[in-house]
Amino acid sequence: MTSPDIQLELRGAVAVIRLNRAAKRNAINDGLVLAIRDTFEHLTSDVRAAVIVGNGDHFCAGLDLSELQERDAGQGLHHSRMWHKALDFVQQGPVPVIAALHGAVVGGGLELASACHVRVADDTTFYALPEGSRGIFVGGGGSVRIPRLIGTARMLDMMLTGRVYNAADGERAGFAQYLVPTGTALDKALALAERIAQNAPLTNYALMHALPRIAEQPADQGFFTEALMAAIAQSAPEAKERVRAFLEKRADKVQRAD
Ligand code: 1HE
Repeated sequence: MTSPDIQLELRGAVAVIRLNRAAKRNAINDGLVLAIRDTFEHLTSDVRAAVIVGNGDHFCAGLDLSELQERDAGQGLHHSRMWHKALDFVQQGPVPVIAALHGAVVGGGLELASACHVRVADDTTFYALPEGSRGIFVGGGGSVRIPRLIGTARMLDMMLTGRVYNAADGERAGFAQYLVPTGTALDKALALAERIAQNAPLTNYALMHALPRIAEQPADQGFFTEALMAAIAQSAPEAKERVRAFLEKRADKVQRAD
């Protein structure tokens, strides 16, 4: 896959994926959404974690509105399903994905960020869902994923009133797990990705694929899924070696938090 709208760089076991439409504030047109899907679908097996970041002053301005005028209802349905497929590859792909956020994280940009597993925002970040005021609706999975981060009431308020969250309020609301100084989101995201890349791949897979499903299950089924996943993970030779390393005092202890 080659698209000028996306850049892929491999830094050891970490893939760095850059949205590259800075002149359009990384607004996502059809070409870019397909390039995102292709990139995540075809990550090579040596990649253990990915970071996604926007070039220029903003992470992403959402859907490229210049393409919207051309679509009828049927095309709109398929367009939304195309986004769903692409962002599924982000969320349900082979590796954990960390979003490094700055500037605008709005509309479809917020939908993309919410498909990632960890979000790191710098102080310049702001979050909005301007769909409400543009006479449209979310179409990239936002109605499913965003309430799981911040709750339905907050999303409803954002879309009804045009409320914009700044970086600090956004972190408190649940958009981002990390808030860092201006210009440092990528460095922090890379450090987290390198840490994540050292986990046993099966554990990362279980976290990405089992945890969200368990959250959707009734408790009794969730406990059963958990037990199955625990059994599979702990039976891997890598898990046995990691536990042995701790017992033989070759592995790090958990350190007290600062
Ligand atoms: C765009 C887009 C875009 C910028 N589609 N062209 N998203 C929105 O409603 C957000 C619309 N964008 C903005 O509110 C602002 O552009 C920003 C706050 C993101 C950035 O402001 P700023 O001052 O840095 O940039 P700018 O001057 O507004 O934009 C630079 C250029 O990018 C300009 O084009 P130019 O030809 O005049 O240079 C803008 O028109 C263009 N641009 N954002 C098209 N989004 C799966 S469904 C998802 C539904 C949605 O995402 S709806 C929300 C869409």
